[in-house]
Amino acid sequence: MRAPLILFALAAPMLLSACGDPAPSYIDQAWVRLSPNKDTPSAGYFVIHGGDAGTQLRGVLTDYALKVEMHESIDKDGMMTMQAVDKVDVPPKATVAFAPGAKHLMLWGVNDTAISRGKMQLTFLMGNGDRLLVDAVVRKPEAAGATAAAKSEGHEGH
Ligand SMILES: [Cu+2]
Repeated sequence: MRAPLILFALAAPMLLSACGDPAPSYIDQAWVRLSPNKDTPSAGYFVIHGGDAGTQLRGVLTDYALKVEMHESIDKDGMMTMQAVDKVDVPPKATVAFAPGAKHLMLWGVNDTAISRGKMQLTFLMGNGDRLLVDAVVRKPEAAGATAAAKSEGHEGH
């Protein structure tokens, strides 16, 4: 009885590779826009690329913030508001963007290590049980403000 089992174990990987490796889902372009105020949440953005099988994003974890939620901005009778979502479908080969004004992460209490490093690792929980680890760039609000201030000073100089 042993030989057939061994044969099967050898055959399984060969069958998989014969079909070609299915393209996996992945996530890139992750960044966090720090809130200028420590008491209000920061926002996180990224792009999910669905693989051949498609997937679902079921949640996001990080060691570098106290709490993370997935949100969706919606237009409710002309008022922009947002609500928490617990999963996001990613169809096969589709691109789903979390972007300003649309779906986004809210991160409470981003820790100082992440801020001083300028990046933080996010763990994305996928529908098939996979965990995707992605480094998000942490952008300080001061940087954007300083650039705007520098620009306006430049204009005043002219
Ligand atoms: Cu939100």
